[in-house]
Amino acid sequence: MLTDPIAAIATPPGRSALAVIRVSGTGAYDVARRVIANFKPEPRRATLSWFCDAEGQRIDRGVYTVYAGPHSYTGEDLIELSCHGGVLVPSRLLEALQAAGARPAAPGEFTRRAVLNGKLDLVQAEAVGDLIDATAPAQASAALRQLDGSLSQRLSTLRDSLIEVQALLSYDIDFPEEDDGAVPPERIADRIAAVTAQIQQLVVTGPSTERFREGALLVFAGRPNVGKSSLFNALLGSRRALVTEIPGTTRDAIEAHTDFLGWPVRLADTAGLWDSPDMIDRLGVEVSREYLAAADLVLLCVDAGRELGQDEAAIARERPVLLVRTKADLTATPGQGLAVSAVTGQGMDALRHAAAERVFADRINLADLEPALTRDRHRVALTRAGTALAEAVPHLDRGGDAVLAAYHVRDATSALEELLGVVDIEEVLDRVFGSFCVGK
Ligand SMILES: Nc1nc2c(ncn2[C@@H]2O[C@H](COP(=O)(O)OP(=O)(O)OP(=O)(O)O)[C@@H](O)[C@H]2O)c(=O)[nH]1
Ligand SMILES: [Mg+2]
Repeated sequence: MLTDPIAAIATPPGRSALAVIRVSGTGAYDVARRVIANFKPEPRRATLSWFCDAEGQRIDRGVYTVYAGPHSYTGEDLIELSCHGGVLVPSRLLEALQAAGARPAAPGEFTRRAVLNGKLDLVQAEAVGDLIDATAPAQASAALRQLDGSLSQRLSTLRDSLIEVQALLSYDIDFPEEDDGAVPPERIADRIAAVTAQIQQLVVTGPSTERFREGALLVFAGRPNVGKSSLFNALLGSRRALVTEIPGTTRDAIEAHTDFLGWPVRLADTAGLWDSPDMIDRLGVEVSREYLAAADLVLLCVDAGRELGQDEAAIARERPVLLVRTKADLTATPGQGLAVSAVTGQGMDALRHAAAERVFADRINLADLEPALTRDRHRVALTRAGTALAEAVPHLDRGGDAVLAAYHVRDATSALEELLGVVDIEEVLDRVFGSFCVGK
């Protein structure tokens, strides 16, 4: 494992009041000593000092803070230098730190070291990335919960249960004929069933992980001139798409990111669906069809008070649809569906609510109480664990092959271990022998 000192600017480039540079690794203090005047490795104390280059030229006066390993983000000796921002000072200071012996850090290397040093597990490390990338409040709070360890704890409890099952199975393998000592197969089966149920509960949140990360794709579709672009603009609170009374105004699809009540969504305004003689219009309609096929939810726009046509009914049959009645300000009897008006603002919140509820139902139900999966990696690993456990079950019967059962349970355990980034055979061995009686 690499522990050489690394350095990087932790703040974005450009004009800013301050910038932060981090140095971490074995020998980080030596690096710091060559750059920071009167450097003292006193932990967790902010000290004002001059930062200088190898020739002793002053670069800036700033504050440094020392975090002595293992009590630091990376688990190594770490120094944070806070200097003035802008284009020149931070890069000159970084150069000086490199000249003093630090290597430029690779992307994510500080967090990678934190994982290797046991400060964070892999799931928590992913949460750090998610928190930085979050654009919608729901994404940020999910990332914070994950960083706090809610998902990790659930996963490691499951892993502990499986390690215990392995221990019980090993007992069966080693002492198959013992009358008093043999582990009743029901006991093992019950454990496995309990773990399987919990895995399934987590996997339920799997299908929406992509949606949750990227934002659910909500596509405005319908005939020309029904008010799709007006609605799109009203929901975004800005005039992103052109609106005219001429049918066929929108020709190309327009996408915008926003959130509905904190939930991340991507809105797509599309060209109206119609049989136009014009080639460009027809190309636009083709793009609309592609969006329809990719949509997590189609916001099917139909003028309030009008009967649904064959074309519109067909979309509602084929795709997940929320029927939206547009221009509801023009009629008292909008008909079936959610009545909205881009002019009066009627129904906007109801639309946000209904759409978010449709695409994030699994997560909204869990509220903030239960951990949920946030990446495909999580779903794939848990599905693998679930499958392995299902394969173990037939071998648990009396007279079944405990060796095969143990093999599958081991497979399930290692799926969870890969997920958490902890792989340690010693721990299984400890548990196996620790639960045996003395003298056996
Ligand atoms: N009264 C009323 N008029 C609306 C409303 N929404 C849109 N309109 C009018 O309907 C016409 C068409 O609106 P657009 O938003 O361009 O309709 P579109 O569905 O995007 O049309 P295409 O891009 O041509 O497919 C414009 O003249 C809008 O001013 C509404 O809620 N109430
Ligand atoms: Mg339009």
